[in-house]
Amino acid sequence: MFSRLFGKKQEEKTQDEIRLEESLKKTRSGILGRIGTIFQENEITEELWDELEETLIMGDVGMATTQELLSATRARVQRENIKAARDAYLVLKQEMVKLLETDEPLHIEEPRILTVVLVVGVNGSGKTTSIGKMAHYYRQRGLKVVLGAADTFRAAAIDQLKIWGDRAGVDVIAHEPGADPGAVIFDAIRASQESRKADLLIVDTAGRLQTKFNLMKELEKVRAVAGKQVHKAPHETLLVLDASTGQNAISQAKAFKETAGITGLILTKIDGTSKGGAILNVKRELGVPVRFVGTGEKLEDFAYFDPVAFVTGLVGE
Ligand SMILES: Nc1nc2c(ncn2[C@@H]2O[C@H](COP(=O)(O)OP(=O)(O)OP(=O)(O)O)[C@@H](O)[C@H]2O)c(=O)[nH]1
Ligand SMILES: [Mg+2]
Repeated sequence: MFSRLFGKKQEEKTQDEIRLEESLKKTRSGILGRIGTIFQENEITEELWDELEETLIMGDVGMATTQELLSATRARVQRENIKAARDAYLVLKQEMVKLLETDEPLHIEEPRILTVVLVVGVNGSGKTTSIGKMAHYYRQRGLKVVLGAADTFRAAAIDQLKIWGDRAGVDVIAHEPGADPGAVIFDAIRASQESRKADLLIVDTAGRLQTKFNLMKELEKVRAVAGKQVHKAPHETLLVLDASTGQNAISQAKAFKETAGITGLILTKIDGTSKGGAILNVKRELGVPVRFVGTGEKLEDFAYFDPVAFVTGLVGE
């Protein structure tokens, strides 16, 4: 089934697939790009597996994930009696896809009166930028989008969100700096339902408060306010991670995951890193899927995460 998905002709690919593949140029031109060369050998030898192992580890894939990938690939090659290295390469890519794919649907484009998406993450990870891009993405797909400025801790944060709101052509509901974020989300939901008649509300939150404890308390409160006003809100809580920080991003994410009820990830800055291999660990370590990726600094540099396009971009066709 997968083999049909790999090797799509260029003209069959969606904009998102092309954007995702191309943004991984930096990673592919580094260590992981060598994987294709390893499998150009005719035969499958012990040296080939050793070389693959070394390349994955050097390519930031991480020890545990590397071992898991290797043993799953080798087991299938043996079971299916695969003899050609080219065919084993396809098995490897399929196993990479398995590490990233999910059965859980993204709860955004479902029929409901108002969808609420909370965006969380440490400061500088790319939350506000991603929210602007996501607003543009869904607006282009016909949804009426509103943004909520619940990062009231940093004075400039509200203005930054308003700038992105202007770029995307969507309304931003905000209070003064220092206001209660619970009150902001309350008003943002009411405005989305009443005057704006929006389909999708995306809420920016603080990346830092005086203490991590306060930050988590604040997120909990924002979630509770949303849940009281809209059935099952927030429908998605997306954690923004800067992909260029590799393994560090994962330890940060663990702290958020415990209290903030994360349902998915937005990986930013994959265009600027050679460490894209680390992304293969993310779902294994955090237990939540990647949903979107930031592929640059502009409004349209945003793509839906597709595991097949990602693996193609990571290691090549
Ligand atoms: N190259 C690249 N840069 C990005 C991407 N996403 C965000 N950035 C840059 O990362 C920097 C931080 O982005 P912000 O959106 O302000 O981050 P934030 O998480 O809202 O930060 P705080 O509001 O301080 O908590 C900006 O300079 C963005 O241009 C991306 O996908 N690719
Ligand atoms: Mg911000």
